[in-house]
Amino acid sequence: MPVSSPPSSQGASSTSDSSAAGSSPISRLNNIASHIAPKMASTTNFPSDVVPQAPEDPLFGLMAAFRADESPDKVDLGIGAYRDDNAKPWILPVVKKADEILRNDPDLNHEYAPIAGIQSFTSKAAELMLGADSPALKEKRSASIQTISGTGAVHLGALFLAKFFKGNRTVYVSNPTWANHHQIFSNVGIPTKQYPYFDKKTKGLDFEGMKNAIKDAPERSIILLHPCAHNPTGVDPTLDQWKELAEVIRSKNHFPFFDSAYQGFASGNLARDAASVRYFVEQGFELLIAQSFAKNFGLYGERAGCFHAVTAPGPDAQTTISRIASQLAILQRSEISNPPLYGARIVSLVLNDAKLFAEWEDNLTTMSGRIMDMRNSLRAKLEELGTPGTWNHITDQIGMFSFTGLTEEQVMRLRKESHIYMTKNGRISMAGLNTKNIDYFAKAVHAVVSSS
Ligand code: KET
Repeated sequence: MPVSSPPSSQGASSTSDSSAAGSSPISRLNNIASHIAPKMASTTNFPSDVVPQAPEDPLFGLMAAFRADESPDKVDLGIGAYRDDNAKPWILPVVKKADEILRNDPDLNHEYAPIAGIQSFTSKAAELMLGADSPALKEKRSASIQTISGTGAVHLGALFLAKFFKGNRTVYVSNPTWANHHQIFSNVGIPTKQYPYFDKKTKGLDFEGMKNAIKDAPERSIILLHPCAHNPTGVDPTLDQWKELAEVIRSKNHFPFFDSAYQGFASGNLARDAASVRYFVEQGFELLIAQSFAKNFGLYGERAGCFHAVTAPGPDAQTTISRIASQLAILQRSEISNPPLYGARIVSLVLNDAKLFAEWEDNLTTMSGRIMDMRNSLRAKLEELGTPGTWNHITDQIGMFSFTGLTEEQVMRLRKESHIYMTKNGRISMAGLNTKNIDYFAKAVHAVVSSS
């Protein structure tokens, strides 16, 4: 759609200088011009002091910079998307199969999905997250609604809390966290505060810091948690630490909100990667879960996700959850009306078929296994090269990302000198490494670390 831009945004206000009208040829011309094309003498409802130029999203900006780089050596370690050993996006074989089934289904059409999404998808998504034998499912005190991937699920949860949560309306997020958490919550009027998470010295979890900050947060605060494969650090609490966290959260009547974007990507085992959420549910917490299928199905652009609300056990649990579900449906209707079909159909086919499900688990092992190989290999290479510092954190960390400990200056040098792209905080997407570029990467890191 062609949109005409104003000839000069700066000049707009001077054309209305009527005191000089008619007194000089220039102002007479301006006057005539504003009659011929009054809109060009324009004003906007959105001047720069009201709508300032926003910076580009750092992650998607990084992706664009990588694409524009013409070096044959370039390495993309930016966005958290799986790549195969040839640095190519990987369509999961099981997804190809499901896609084939879908395309050959004569009954398929493009009608609207229900507001809450495809039921065969949401019910299995809940089982996947909570476990088929979850008390919340047995007691029918959970509600699941299909969303625009994980981002949409976090947003729907945030919106629901903004409207209905009467506790301390602040969400505590890990420092650092997925940068979008801050925007999503602040957009709906819920400010974020941070709890310590990453210990720069050990490049592991600052568990005491995390626990104490959660303990010190005002009663009934919202606590955002990554169930596994923490983004960006790759550092997760152990199950025992989760148990301690649950105790603290319970003692302060906090409200947990889990953002699950990497189930199956950490250990390769779906149940193990959901253990934290399942433990909290077993403990009877009322909580929210955002679930993404972008990474574990490689369906990034198809936006398949689900939002789950679980209420605490009790005689009124079922009526509570039905009230919550009814309000979620209203929010969904006004936000997106109903969710997209394709990705959810693929996931639904796989989750509802034992054979396809087993194949999916295999595909997950392929992805998490390759990432673990790259971790081992990177650590070994850096240690072999004698790169200053310790590198055990590369293999201690888990999931899609490693928080390397590289400084912003080192990151920028790697980009400039070696065409290696990673976020400024030193996060690398492990899946961007492969048998062909890992030597190059290790040597470049060695060079930069040794000379700074
Ligand atoms: N939660 C977390 C923790 C997360 O890392 C992502 C994506 C999402 C939710 C949203 O994923 P979705 O595609 O909406 O299902 N993270 C990667 C991509 C991005 O930033 O959008 C990333 O950090 O690279």
